[in-house]
Amino acid sequence: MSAPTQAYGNNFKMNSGMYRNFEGDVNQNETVDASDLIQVDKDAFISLAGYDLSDIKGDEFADADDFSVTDNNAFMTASVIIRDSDF
Ligand SMILES: [Ca+2]
Ligand SMILES: [Ca+2]
Repeated sequence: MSAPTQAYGNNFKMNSGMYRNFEGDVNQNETVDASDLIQVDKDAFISLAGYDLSDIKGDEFADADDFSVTDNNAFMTASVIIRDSDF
């Protein structure tokens, strides 16, 4: 259980070592970018429930929380280094 990305002010100290699967890569193209944001935004807008890639936090809802994680990672144009086989 970890929530390494809290807010913008928190200078991303967690990127050494195992940082699981860049959270927010919803469309699995190994980059977190605007296209992922669009997807999460769309799912959050309709409060998509259940298991879904847009549910970054794993609480079974796509919501603003997930969007903020995605947004955070997209901001850094993060590239996936470590992949979880089973997201
Ligand atoms: Ca992506
Ligand atoms: Ca969620």
